Amino acid sequence: MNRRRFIAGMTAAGLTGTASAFSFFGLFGDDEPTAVELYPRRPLKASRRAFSVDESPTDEADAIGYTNFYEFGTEKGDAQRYGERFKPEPWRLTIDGECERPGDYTLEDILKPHPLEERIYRLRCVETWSMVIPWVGFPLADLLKRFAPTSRAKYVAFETLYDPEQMPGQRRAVVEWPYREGLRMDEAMHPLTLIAVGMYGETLPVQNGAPLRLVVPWKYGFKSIKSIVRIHFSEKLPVTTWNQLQPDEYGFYANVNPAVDHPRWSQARERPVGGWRRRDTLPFNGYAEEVAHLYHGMDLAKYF
Ligand SMILES: Nc1nc2c(c(=O)[nH]1)N[C@H]1C(S)=C(S)[C@@H](COP(=O)(O)O)O[C@H]1N2
Ligand SMILES: [Mo]
Repeated sequence: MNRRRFIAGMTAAGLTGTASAFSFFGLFGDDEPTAVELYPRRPLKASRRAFSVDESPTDEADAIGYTNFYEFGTEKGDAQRYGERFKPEPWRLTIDGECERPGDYTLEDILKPHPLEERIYRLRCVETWSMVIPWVGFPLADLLKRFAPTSRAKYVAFETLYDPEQMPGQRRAVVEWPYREGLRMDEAMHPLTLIAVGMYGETLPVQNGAPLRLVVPWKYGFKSIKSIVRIHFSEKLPVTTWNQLQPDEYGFYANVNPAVDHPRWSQARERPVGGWRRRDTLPFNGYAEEVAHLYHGMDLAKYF
């Protein structure tokens, strides 16, 4: 809070130019990471490292500090500032729609059969910053198979908890709550698509989507929905939060693509959080070899 007052003071003193120049380099400014932990994290045992990239992970303090989680507010780090009432346990998930075993499950039921893996993935936000994060989780496909999706299940939709008591950012209708995301069935079943329950060898902090979230490394970060309470199999393309809000800026697919600019900025390059050098953004965020075939024959400028 003191820091925020300090920034406000600088604004009044006409020093904002300086502040935003620093902020551009990720050093300072309204986006400054606040790497607090609101909930005790526990160590997690994970073994395999399939699909991990050969890059050094972003500093943990940046990865748990520089976070977007609109349920707590629209500024980076608002989940750490306003998340003290959020309770990641006990937690329940509803699985419904086009599947043979719908139901209401405890988090323990959901997690029990799945051995945990560590996977070091790139993360590219649509806002042009990027990170490299060692997630701990398991393939979404292994979870979905347990509910026996029917042949009519063409898509999988996800929802975040809606509870303004726990998530005060939901008192304002900045987006239509709950936050929703979705994948085509083949994207959801792809071995890269992960349910994460941890990062950096411990359970997820509140701000990164405790107790469980989606991670789809070849898509812009907003697809990787946090704090999931519902998974719904559907025949029709699901409504998704950013696409519903601004359909010409955020597509349903949201595959990372340096050749298709956001209407208000270029997507050709990115700024690794905590680093000094900008770098080229890669098609499908570097995962083209694994996933480009899913979009064979599709016009990626139209289905962006
Ligand atoms: N429920 C929910 N999920 C969300 C968001 C959000 O605001 N609410 N932000 C998204 C965005 S824009 C990004 S870039 C990633 C960021 O994940 P991280 O904070 O763990 O790096 O989470 C995504 N998942
Ligand atoms: Mo994002």
